[in-house]
Amino acid sequence: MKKLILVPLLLTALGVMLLSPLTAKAQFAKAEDAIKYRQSTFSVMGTHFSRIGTVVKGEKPFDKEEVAANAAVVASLAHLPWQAFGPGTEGGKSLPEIWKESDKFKVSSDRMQKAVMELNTAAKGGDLDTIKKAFGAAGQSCKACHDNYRKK
Ligand code: ASC
Repeated sequence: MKKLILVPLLLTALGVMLLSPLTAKAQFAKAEDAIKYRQSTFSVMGTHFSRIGTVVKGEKPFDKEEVAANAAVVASLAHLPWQAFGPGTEGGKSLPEIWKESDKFKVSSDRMQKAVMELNTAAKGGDLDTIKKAFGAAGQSCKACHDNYRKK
């Protein structure tokens, strides 16, 4: 009786194990493509985040529209890189911990997305002090992931 339940369960588990790398590969033909994709999205995100940084640091005058436009780019890009960390895409600047502790990595990536959404809300509001606080929190969320999951 037990075997009747166990056999289909094991077959399903095996099916999931065999299929999941295939579905990841369906998104990106090669691991290099996934690596290029995530590095590109992080790079463009970093460019626009740094532009807000120059205003926050007082190196550039505060232009509400410009900060809001940069924050909107960061906020929309923040959703993208995670799909490119699928099984079989190890490499680039990524540490293996991303795949070994994928639950923890997900918590960190969710935290970053939330912080960046809050920066976007602050930027739309246009109050520089609120933007500075939200920028600091978002920067911390980037750094936390870099410390734990990016090669030095
Ligand atoms: C940036 C950028 C990052 C973050 C991070 C914050 O401007 O490109 O990755 O800020 O350095 O600690």
